[in-house]
Amino acid sequence: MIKIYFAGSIRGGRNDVNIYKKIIKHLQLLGKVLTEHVGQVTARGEVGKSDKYIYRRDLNWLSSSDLVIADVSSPSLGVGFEIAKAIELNKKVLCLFHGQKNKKLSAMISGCPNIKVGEYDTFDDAKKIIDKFYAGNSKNLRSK
Ligand code: 6K6
Repeated sequence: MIKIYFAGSIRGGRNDVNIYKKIIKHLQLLGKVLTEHVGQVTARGEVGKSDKYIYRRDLNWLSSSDLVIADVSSPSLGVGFEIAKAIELNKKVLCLFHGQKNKKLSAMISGCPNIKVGEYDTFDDAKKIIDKFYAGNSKNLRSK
């Protein structure tokens, strides 16, 4: 089963948490999602964990993952950091962006040749983008 690292804003703001939850549910049909808590409104399992612990655990997960999918609609330092790390580790990276008026995606994401960016309006669009990315990248992956 392939391992998917899903990244979404936490301290950057939880406006999109319900979309993350739906995306994660869809990703779970394709592989093992390592970061299910990103889509949980009250991530009880995460309470009491130190920042150092979270950092180390998440970077270990990131390096063990096959695909990295980030929702970048809500700007987040942590998500930007994870995307940069993922590129450094030669991961396949898809960034999903829910276009909004007066809000443009950072040029550091949209201008990066190692990132596939998919803009979506509806959740159905997001699913199609994910499925296409998965179909194009799921062959020749380490964990089957
Ligand atoms: C609270 C709610 C859910 O999780 C928590 C505890 N904090 C974190 N737990 C797990 N991963 C985290 C946590 N804080 C940040 N991250 C990682 O950074 C996630 O993988 C997200 O993709 C990303 C979010 O970064 P910020 O800067 O928006 O917090």
